[in-house]
Amino acid sequence: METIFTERHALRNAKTELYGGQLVEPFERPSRAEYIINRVREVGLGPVTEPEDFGLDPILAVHDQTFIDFLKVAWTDWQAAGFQGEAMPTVWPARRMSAHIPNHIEGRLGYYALACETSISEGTWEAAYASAQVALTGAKRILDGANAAFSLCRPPGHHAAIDMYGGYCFVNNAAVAAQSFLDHGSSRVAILDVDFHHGNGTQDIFDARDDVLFISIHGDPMDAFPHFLGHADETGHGAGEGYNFNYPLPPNTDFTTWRAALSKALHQIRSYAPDQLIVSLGVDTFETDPISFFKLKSEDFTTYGADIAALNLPTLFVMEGGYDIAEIGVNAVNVLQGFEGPP
Ligand code: SP5
Ligand code: ZN
Repeated sequence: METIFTERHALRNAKTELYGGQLVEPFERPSRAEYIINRVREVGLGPVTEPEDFGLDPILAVHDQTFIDFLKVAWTDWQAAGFQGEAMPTVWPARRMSAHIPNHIEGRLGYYALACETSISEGTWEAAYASAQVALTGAKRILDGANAAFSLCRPPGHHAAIDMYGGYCFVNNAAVAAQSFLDHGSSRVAILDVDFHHGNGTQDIFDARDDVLFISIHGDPMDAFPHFLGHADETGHGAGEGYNFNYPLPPNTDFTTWRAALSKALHQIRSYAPDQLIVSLGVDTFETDPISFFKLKSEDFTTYGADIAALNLPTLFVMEGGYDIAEIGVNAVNVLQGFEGPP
């Protein structure tokens, strides 16, 4: 399987994350991608290639222009306001407040943020843009006939909504890839989100649409980030009713329980008969992930990679989360090797 990767991911190198009332080194850090690409090379998964540049249009096909314009200037506007630390919101348009988009950067941060743990730093936009191009290049490989590809995206994307960033995500790479499939002739695309966290951004983007089936297996939002989306009763709206499914699972969920949810999701995907499958691949379901509460073991990732392969669909893997950094390469590549089957 080909891996799409660029060193430009390292332009996203924030110094701070708000965690437990303290500013800590971000969990989502450059070494994550380095561990994964090193493992890809170590096991000889396949060629590693640079992304092509498809420009902004495929990003604007799923995100609001004003939101993308904000991401481009957020860091420089923040600095121009004279602040010393990294950019983070301190105020939000909470219940019953105004929908006007403020002028001042502090107001705009609150308007476009869905969480404030994710600081905006120098190079963040450039890395997020490159990450989306990695996803688009993987989609192109599939359109050109590959049965699978691995877009080693960083920063991740599945929390980024139509007009909101947060959860370490700025541009929704999986959604950009899905829309690109549709814009190149596909009728239906399925997105299976196996990251520990609910893919609220992807759900938001495709909520009212029937041309993208979104299914997410994740920590119950009653107990886990993003807390305000991802319940089982969210099944889509309007034309999208019946094309969104959530499998929230409780603390300490083991692989047996997790795999039963996956099995249901795979049945739903099979019935939908999509032209392509996109897997939002987060490995923060791992038993020693520092911010999550599932109990998958390294060999379980291989097992479920094979489960996904049994669908026999052209499949694009898009990297999302995973924060036990020493094991992230093994766990992510185990999914891909499980998908490919024994040599
Ligand atoms: C892409 C992705 O995986 N984003 C996750 C963003 C989560 N950020 C908030 C983390 C808050 C975790 N609180 C966990 C407490 C554990 N004791
Ligand atoms: Zn996650």
